[in-house]
Amino acid sequence: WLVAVCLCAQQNVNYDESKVPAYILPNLLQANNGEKITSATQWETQRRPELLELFASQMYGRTPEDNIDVAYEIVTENPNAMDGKVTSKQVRFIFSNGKKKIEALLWMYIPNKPTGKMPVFVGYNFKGNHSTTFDTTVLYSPAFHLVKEPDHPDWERGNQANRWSYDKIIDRGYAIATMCYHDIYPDNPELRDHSIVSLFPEYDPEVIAPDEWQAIGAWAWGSSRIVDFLETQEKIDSDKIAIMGHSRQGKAALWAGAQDERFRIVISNDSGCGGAALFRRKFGETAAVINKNFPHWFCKNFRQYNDKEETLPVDQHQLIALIAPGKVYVASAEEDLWADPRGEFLSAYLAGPVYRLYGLTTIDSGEMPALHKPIMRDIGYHIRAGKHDVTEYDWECYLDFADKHFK
Ligand code: GTR
Repeated sequence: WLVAVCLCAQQNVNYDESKVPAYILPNLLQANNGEKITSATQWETQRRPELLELFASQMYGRTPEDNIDVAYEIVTENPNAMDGKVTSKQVRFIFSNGKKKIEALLWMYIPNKPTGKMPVFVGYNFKGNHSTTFDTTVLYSPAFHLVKEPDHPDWERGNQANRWSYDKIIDRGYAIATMCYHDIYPDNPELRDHSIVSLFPEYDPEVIAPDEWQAIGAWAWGSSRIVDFLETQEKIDSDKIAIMGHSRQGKAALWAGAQDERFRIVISNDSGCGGAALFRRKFGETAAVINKNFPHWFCKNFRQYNDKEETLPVDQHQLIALIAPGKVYVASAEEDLWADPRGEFLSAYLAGPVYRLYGLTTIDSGEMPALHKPIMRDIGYHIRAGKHDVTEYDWECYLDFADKHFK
């Protein structure tokens, strides 16, 4: 708590609703040339590409158009995991450009029943695949040694198992696939050379172009490669892929969902600044703070909006709108003021007009719902009691939302 207070004083962070500045959001349904957007077709052909371009060039950086090689190797497969309830699978992803290789490991549970195809949740973990379960067959994620010294407690199995309600997910008939996000881009500005970014032709270890992608862009790209693999899996229904991202991974999940329509449900758990929260509210974490603390997350162009959020050509309700007609769910935690729960809610609410162009259902009031009263329409939202985290309650809501749309 003391640390948080010091950090705020030092970085001038606002937690007072009465100090949120008056702001005007950039228009969702008006094209750059002033034309009004009145249909889904017009949104898709005119406005959507304009906004995607702005998010790429000004915030997350451009995802390269060239491809690198990705090979998959099944490393382990156990049809009798969890007392025979599921098949566990470990898959090595080998990314290469012919000269250099980077490896990542995917961990999956696929329920053995029912026998047909099933929906799946995709999501990165923060502390290695081994942190999500006590299953001793889980191999350590390849990049983990780059970010954690050998005697660190994060090498303990199951150290974040509380964030992965595997039993519940499996019992409700969903497969789940997770990978450590460090395998794609180790979360440290010094480790760019170990990230998949370094495999692309335009990579220069000395120079980062102003609109070049960085870690969030890379994580989003990596989740699409997980989808490529899932599409090859006979037990997976590739029309029923949901992505769930917490915090920095919530930011990446929204950006992934904006670019890749194969994510039919996109879930942002406490994603905050640079995720679901509206920048213009300047509540909790701000552009200046996030760019300072995490210089390797956003593209360099984004730094010009430090303390000048009102000059951003976009705001985060537009990011959520880019996911339409994919279903989207935003979740907040009451004590997670750093992530600005109200700003997260408002983005979900204000993305509504685009969803309505598709005839989809939206959040119909700008008043935040009470704690533990989830809104489950084509856009969903909840706020729960407690801190910045992923809880069993969050998973229950995500499963209910997925049941509603997938079953
Ligand atoms: C914080 C960061 C947030 C959020 C969080 C997390 O330090 O300021 O934007 O991403 O980390 O990922 O848990």
